[in-house]
Amino acid sequence: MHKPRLTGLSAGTVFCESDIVPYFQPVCNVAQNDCDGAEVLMRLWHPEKGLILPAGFLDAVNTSDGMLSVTTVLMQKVKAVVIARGYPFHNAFTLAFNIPASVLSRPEFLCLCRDFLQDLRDYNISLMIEVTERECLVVNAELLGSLQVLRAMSVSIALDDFGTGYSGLWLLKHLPVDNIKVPLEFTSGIITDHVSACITDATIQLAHWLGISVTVEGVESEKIMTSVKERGADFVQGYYYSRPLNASQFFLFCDTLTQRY
Ligand code: G
Ligand code: MN
Repeated sequence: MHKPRLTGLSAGTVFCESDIVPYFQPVCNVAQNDCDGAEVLMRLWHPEKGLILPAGFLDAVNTSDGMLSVTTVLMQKVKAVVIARGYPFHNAFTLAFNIPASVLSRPEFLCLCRDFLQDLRDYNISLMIEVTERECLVVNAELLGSLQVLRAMSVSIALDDFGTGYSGLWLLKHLPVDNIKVPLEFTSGIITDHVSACITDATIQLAHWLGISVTVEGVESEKIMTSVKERGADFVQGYYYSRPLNASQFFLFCDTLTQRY
């Protein structure tokens, strides 16, 4: 059987559209003590190796065309599983996608987001873009124009893994940012390491001064969860709350939550 190949990848890469699998990691809204969003994570199905994490395949996809191609497939697959589920989210629910800078200003990406929201208009979903830290971002008229268009569509903008890679303070000065994500790199040491704790506190404080919400990622224990909440995080994400789930596990997670109300 012919399997559609992905375009724009490095020579010799043989990924197919059907190999891309969306995973969902639930995000806890601290004030509501409830889940009202999830980060969509890309996994690749390999016949011998099983599920591969992005670190194992992103290098092969590492062009603007390659990233646009896998992002397109991922968003279409998410759309398909949400529609196949057959009913909307109970409350307004945010789905966040990781998007590198080189894809953000592509007109095709804006169309993709518009179609995503249009096709899921009856499912109570809003869209968040996590600008990833791996690529140096050039703040130019093109990028700012794209972000303006996205915001006009009510898409929110997050800075992923803030304080690592290229995700630095300067982005706060130049981009319209709604949310900052504190990475595992700082979260993991929050109890034991003074520097990690200070960086997390300062990030939360700065974000709140600017009217920006904070998601602390990589929360792996109850102790860290408690500490992060006390430090003022608005959202919490990590293995302690939930591991990344496949679509059916994720919808079951959502259904179990709504049964409480
Ligand atoms: O860079 P980004 O924040 O998008 O990375 C998300 C990755 O981190 C995912 O691949 C996910 O599986 C992993 N992850 C999510 N929660 C945790 C956690 O609590 N601990 C660790 N070690 N990894 C996590
Ligand atoms: Mn992310």
